[in-house]
Amino acid sequence: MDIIYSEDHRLRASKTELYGGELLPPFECPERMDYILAAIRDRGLGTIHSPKDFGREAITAIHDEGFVTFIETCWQEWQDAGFKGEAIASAWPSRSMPSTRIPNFIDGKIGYYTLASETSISAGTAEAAYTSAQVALTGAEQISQGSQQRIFSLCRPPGHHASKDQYGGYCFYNNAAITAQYMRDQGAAKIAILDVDFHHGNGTQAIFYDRDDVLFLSIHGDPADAFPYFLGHEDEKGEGKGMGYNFNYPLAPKTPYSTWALALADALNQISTYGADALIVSFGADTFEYDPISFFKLTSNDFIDMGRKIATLHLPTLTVMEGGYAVEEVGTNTVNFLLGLEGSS
Ligand code: OKP
Ligand code: ZN
Repeated sequence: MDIIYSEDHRLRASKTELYGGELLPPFECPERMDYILAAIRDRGLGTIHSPKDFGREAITAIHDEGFVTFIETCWQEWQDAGFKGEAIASAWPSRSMPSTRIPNFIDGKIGYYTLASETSISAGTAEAAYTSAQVALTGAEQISQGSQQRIFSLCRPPGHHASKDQYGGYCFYNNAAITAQYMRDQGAAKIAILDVDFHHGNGTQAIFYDRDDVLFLSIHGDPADAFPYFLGHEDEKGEGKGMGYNFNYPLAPKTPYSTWALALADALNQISTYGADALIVSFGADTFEYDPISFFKLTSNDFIDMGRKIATLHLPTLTVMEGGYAVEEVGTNTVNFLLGLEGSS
């Protein structure tokens, strides 16, 4: 399987994550990629290619122009304001002040464009997020041209929490959504996005909620107990034309693979019924039993079976990297999934 990857992810190197009231080193760290690269090499998964540049337009096909400009300029404006730490939001429109006006001052503007406050913006964040989207798009082009049936876009930072105009949950640009739109624009009629990261793909759901040309399915920790807390319930089915094209499978703490796989079986049935032309998998290895911020109980071997089961769809499949924070095992678990998907494990 070909892999798309860029060293530019290292530009995303913030020093702080707001966690439990402390500013700690981020779980979403550059070392994650080193473990994945080592596993790719050790197990001979395939050849690594650099991304092409599909331009800013491929990003604004999904994201709001003002939001992209904000991501590009936030760090400079934050420094110009004289703040000493990394850029982090502390106030945003909420139930009691549901404003749609965009503040001028960066401390207000950052809240407008943020859905959660754990994620800091610092030097290089915008560049890394831009390249991460291009890594995804380069994989999507291969799938669209029919030259490959399986591609792994090793994206960092991840994307699935980012909506059209909000970042958070370690995500800035929604790589999976950007590639789904790209594949549609290249002529595919129907795309399915299957999100198997531990966390609900709230951004992807929101982006396609009123559309029937992109089916979205997510298996994740129940939002009653897990981030992003405010989306990902089973009764969120889509709206307007999109009604019936959104599927959520929220699962309880300590869910083992035997139970998780029942949700997957239902999701795969829905994808078959839908008749997608291509599949995008938002893959996170944070369903792993020892993930430090998640609560499912999948073992390393379970990832092989997960890949094999998804392969039974026989669809051209782009895998886009999302989360996974048990850093020393993220490589093994990710490559196990990809080998299962490829049918060589
Ligand atoms: C990103 B991805 C823990 C809060 C969790 C953010 C998690 C983002 C996960 N107290 N904060 O989906 O892996
Ligand atoms: Zn996650």
